[in-house]
Amino acid sequence: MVVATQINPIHVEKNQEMTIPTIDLTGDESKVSKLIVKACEEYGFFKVINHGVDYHIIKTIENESFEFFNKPLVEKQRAELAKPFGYGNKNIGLSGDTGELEYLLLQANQDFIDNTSMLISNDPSSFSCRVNSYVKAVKGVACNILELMAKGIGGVPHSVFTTLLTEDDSDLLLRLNHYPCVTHPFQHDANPIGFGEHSDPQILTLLASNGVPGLQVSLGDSRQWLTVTPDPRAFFVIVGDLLKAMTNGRFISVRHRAMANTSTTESRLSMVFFGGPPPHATIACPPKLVKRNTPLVYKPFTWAEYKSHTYAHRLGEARLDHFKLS
Ligand code: GA4
Repeated sequence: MVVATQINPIHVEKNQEMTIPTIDLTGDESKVSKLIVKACEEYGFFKVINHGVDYHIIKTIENESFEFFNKPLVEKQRAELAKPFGYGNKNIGLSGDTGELEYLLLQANQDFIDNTSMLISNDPSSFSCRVNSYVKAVKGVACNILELMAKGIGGVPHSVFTTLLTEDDSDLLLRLNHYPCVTHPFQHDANPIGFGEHSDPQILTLLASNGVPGLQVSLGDSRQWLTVTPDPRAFFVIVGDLLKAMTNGRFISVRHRAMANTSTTESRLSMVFFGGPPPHATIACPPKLVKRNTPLVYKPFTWAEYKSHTYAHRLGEARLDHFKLS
C-alpha cells in the first residue's frame, strides 16, 4: 500500500515557505510509524489525514459551539466553573495570562460533560452525547498515533504511552476556543495575540479547527513563527512536554501560539483534545531509551507534580527545564 507522505506547504511570515509532514493514517504501518517518529524528532508537530473521525460530528460540535459563543455574555458566564474549567473570557490559566479569545475548557469524561452540557447547550442531552462520542473517537486516534510512535521508536512496549491515556482517571481535556474578529482595537498592533506562546504540558494534543487561520508553530532551527494553513478535515498533532520527557528529549514539545483573529468576516474556532495521564502516574523515560551517549535528561515526576508546577507559572514558561537532572 502506498503511504501518502506528501508534504504540504505551510506559509511563513514574509512569504517564505517551509513544509510540515502530512501523514496518512491508512498507510503502511511500519512506514507510517517511522514517519511519525521523524516528525516528532524534527518538529514535534505534524498533520494527520484519513484519521477516521467523522467530519460531520466535528462540524456539528463546531456549530453548537458557535451557538454558545454567540450568546450574550451574562448567559455564557453561567458556564463559569471552578478555575480553570468552564467558560473563560480573555483570561488563560491562573497566573495572569491573557489573550483575544473566549473558550470552554472541559474535563473530557462522561460525567463532567453530562453535568456541564446544560450550561452550554439548549439541547443538553444531544450535545453531551455528541461531545462524548467525539472524545471517544479522538482519544482513539491519539492512542493509535501513540502506539505507532512506540513501534517507530522500537525497544519499548507498544502500549508504553497509550496506557497513560486509557486509565479511568486519565486526565483528558477538551478545549473549545473561539477567536472572534477583533480588527478594530488592533489597528496599531502588528501582532495581536489570541493565545500566547507555549508548549502543551500533556502527552499528546490533537487540534481540529475551522478554515480560519491563526495557529502558528515555531519550527526548525531558525525558530521562526510559521502560520499553519488550516485544514478542517485533518488533525494537527502536537507533542507535549510529557512525551518529550519520556523520550529523553528525543521528541520536541513544539512551541506554538494562536494569533488574534483579524479576519473581518469569520470567527475562528478550534477544538483541542489534550491527552494527559492519571495524576499519580510516574512520568519517566523507559530505561531502554537511555544509552551511554544519551544519558537521562529528566528526573521522574508524577503528572500531579508537573501539573501543579505548570499552573503555578506563566503560560510561556519552559517548565520542563525545572525537572532536568542538573
Ligand atoms: C496550555 C494547554 C492547555 O490549553 C491547558 C492550558 C492551561 C489552562 O488554560 O488552564 C494553562 C496552559 C495550558 C499551560 C500553562 C498554565 C496552564 C494556562 C497556564 C497559564 C488547558 C493546559 O493543560 O495547559
